[in-house]
Amino acid sequence: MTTPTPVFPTGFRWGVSTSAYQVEGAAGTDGRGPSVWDTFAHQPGRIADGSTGDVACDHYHRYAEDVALMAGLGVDAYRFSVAWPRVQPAGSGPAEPRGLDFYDRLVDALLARNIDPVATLYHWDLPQPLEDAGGWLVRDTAHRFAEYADLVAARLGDRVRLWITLNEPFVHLSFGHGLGTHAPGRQLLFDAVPVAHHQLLGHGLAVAALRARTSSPVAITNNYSPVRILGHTGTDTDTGSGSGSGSGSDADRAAGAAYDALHNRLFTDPVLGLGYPPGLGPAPELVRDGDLATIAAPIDVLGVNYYNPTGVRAPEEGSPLPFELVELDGYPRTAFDWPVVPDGLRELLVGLRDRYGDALPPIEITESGCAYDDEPDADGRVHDPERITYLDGHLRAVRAAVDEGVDVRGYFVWSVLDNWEWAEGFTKRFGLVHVDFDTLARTPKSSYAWYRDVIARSRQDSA
Ligand code: PNW
Repeated sequence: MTTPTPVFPTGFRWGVSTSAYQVEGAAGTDGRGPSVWDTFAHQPGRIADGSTGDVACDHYHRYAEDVALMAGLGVDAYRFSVAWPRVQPAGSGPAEPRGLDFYDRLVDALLARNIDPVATLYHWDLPQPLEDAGGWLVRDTAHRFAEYADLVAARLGDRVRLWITLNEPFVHLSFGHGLGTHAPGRQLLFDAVPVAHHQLLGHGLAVAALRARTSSPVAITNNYSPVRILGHTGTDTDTGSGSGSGSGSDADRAAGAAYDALHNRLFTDPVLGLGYPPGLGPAPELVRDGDLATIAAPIDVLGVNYYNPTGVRAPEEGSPLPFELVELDGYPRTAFDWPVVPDGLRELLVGLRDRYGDALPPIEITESGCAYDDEPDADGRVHDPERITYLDGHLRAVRAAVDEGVDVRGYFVWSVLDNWEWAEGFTKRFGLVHVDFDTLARTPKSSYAWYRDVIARSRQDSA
């Protein structure tokens, strides 16, 4: 870095993120029931290293130490998720008070350190009994979700500063129900469409439930990936935002638009009142009168997760999908083999503003981060210069978007801790803090000190 990372306007919210199943552990503690991720992780062959989230970072028992690490960073906010199976072990019925007690303690520990609690209600851990009853394929799950939202808000509504209904419903739809690489492991391809409608309906019903219990702002978090249309000649015809205007063939551009609608619009257009993208709506019998209005309940913030753009071209003949995903060449790569494209974040933010205009609420970047193979050196220190470069580039991209007039209010690093990375188990480390998964010892990496300094300097210089 030749110049220091830019400062942000006064009040910009600096944060870090986690999710329940990835950090909490304590899978059988205090009455917690099983979720689809417990079931999935315990099936042989599902997880790269055969691990589970049974213990993970043991955040459930070590949250005080973790909150102290966050206080050391100087963050304004901690985005965590509430585990539905802790609150309703069977997915319905009265609250398990011991489950809510944990989040009560966590929220109070955060507030005592002046850290805003930002709570995601659903980060993919559906109670297994609801999955057994059809999961998100059935409409009832949306109503159960709103009932759960009410129970959580009744307990925490006075102290949580920002509510997020769903995390990345697109990834839950595509990986969990379309391809089967995430829990619950269903491989339905486009027959998974009801999962989209019922998640959206659950979101809308939960917004209403939250409004009845709290005056804090309410959001949904989606992940977005700007589409790069690649022709079969192999040339990258960068498209700018959205559906693309590259020089691929008409078929390539149609494939790009189809992928863009699925990944970037399916869970945003209906929430912002535009209805389903053409051709992607669920079968008419699935959508009842009033559903679209419920889904379009006003939100206060759009949560944006960004990791990388996606290369797309026309599919081979006979493909079950209307697009083919292609690797993007010419970029550095993370340990996940994801390309590092900071400007994709600027492109995405400006693209959202251009696409939705006045319908777009203020944005918070609820996840941004990268996996590298970080291990302690002989002195026990963990150096992760690639992560510093990654975060610096992405913060510059956010600053550039702000300068172009996009209303971005905050930035949350994924993640504060190395944690259990879904199908990759413990093999992908995303943390600012290293976790030894044998001893559970926490060691701040060099990126931790860097992020702390970025926050302190931004606060000082913008004040
Ligand atoms: C997000 N993709 O998941 C999740 O919200 C986190 O729980 C997760 O740990 C983090 O990103 C890192 O993976 C994603 O393939 C999973 O496009 C996959 C994709 C994007 C996000």
